[in-house]
Amino acid sequence: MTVSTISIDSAFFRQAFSELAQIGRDPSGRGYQRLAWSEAEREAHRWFRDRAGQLGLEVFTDAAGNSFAELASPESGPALAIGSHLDTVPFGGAYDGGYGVVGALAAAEAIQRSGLKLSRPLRVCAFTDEEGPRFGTGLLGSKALAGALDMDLVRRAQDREGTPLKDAMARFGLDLEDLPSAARVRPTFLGYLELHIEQGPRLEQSHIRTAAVTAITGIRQVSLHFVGKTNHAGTTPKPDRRNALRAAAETIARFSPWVDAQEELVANPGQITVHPNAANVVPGEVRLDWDVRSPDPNRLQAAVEYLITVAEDVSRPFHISVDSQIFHDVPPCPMHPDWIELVASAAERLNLSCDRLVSWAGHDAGVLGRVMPAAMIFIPSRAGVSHAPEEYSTDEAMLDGVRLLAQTAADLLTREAES
Ligand code: HGY
Ligand code: MN
Ligand code: MN
Repeated sequence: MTVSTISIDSAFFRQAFSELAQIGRDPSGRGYQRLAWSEAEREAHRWFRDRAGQLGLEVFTDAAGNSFAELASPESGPALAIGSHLDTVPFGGAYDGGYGVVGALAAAEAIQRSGLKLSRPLRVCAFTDEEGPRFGTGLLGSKALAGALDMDLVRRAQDREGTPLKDAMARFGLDLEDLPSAARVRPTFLGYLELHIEQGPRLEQSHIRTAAVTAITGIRQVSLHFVGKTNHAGTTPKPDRRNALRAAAETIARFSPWVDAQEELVANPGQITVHPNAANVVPGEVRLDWDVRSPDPNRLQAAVEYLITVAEDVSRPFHISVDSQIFHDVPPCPMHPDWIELVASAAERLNLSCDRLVSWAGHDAGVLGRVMPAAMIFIPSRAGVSHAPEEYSTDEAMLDGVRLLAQTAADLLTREAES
């Protein structure tokens, strides 16, 4: 389809993005605290539904706390879903997730204004709890939609203070037991397109304006629980010390250099709790959480197995026990080859340079792409920084992405309705 019919209202996009950017700022000015199941994140969902309602889109929510806005079509075929997530990591940036949601709203606005005859509805999705830092329930919103939740795991989820996810959801009128009712795949959706910042340096370094994502990495988050013996830091004879923090430190010291030497693998020791966490006490208990990633399922499996072996090997001489729990497990997900070509073709017609990249960040598209066709569009991140207050993309880059999303969506929405 020719590209002239779709024009993005850049003022609408900038205004909406600046409004969302006001929600959930950390009081220190250091980034965002729009964590899932916080007042700020729920406010962001209310903002989204209000903004979409002002466009005349039909807005609704589901049992998982996701928000949706639908541009109806005369045909009732499976909807095209576009969107991203509204929650952030602690002290996160304004662009991860939020950009994709606002971009999807601006794309829907442009398509609505174009007067194109749509062969199917367009559903803008704002997912909750993509990041998962509080309850370890990353991608919960899109997993609920995909019918891919492990309800036993979700029922056991609690934060570091021991608050169950069930209680956090109940504060916002949601019942955890209703989560399975949020599943909507076939025949509700044709597929899913997600616009997102790259969160890495490759596009900026190569001076390429956009990318079509070829595959999304698998992620396995592993909690290692070291149990030694709490004791006095001065009087305990060295041979009797059962220092759980030392075993955790030795694990990092041995596993991380091994990861550095591997291809297509990253592993991050990102979260630790030490009990009782006092300098003059030999810590008897440590929980060390790892985030291990690879687009290759076999590498991912082998790396997690080796991590557990290393933890056991370094703990044994100290008579420290260690057990492991995988609390987040998302397999790698290839994007749909035809939809990758659709993005690339739209980019060509828009005279936008477009690379093809593996995503080392996890995304809602990595969940939905297992149950329906999916594709992702990246724009450059300044210095590749993300999950930090310094996260930034230029207005020009953001509008490139919105234009490419809108064009790709319009191509899909005007294709003859298939069965
Ligand atoms: O962790 C990730 O890769 C994503 O940003 N949630
Ligand atoms: Mn993120
Ligand atoms: Mn994200």
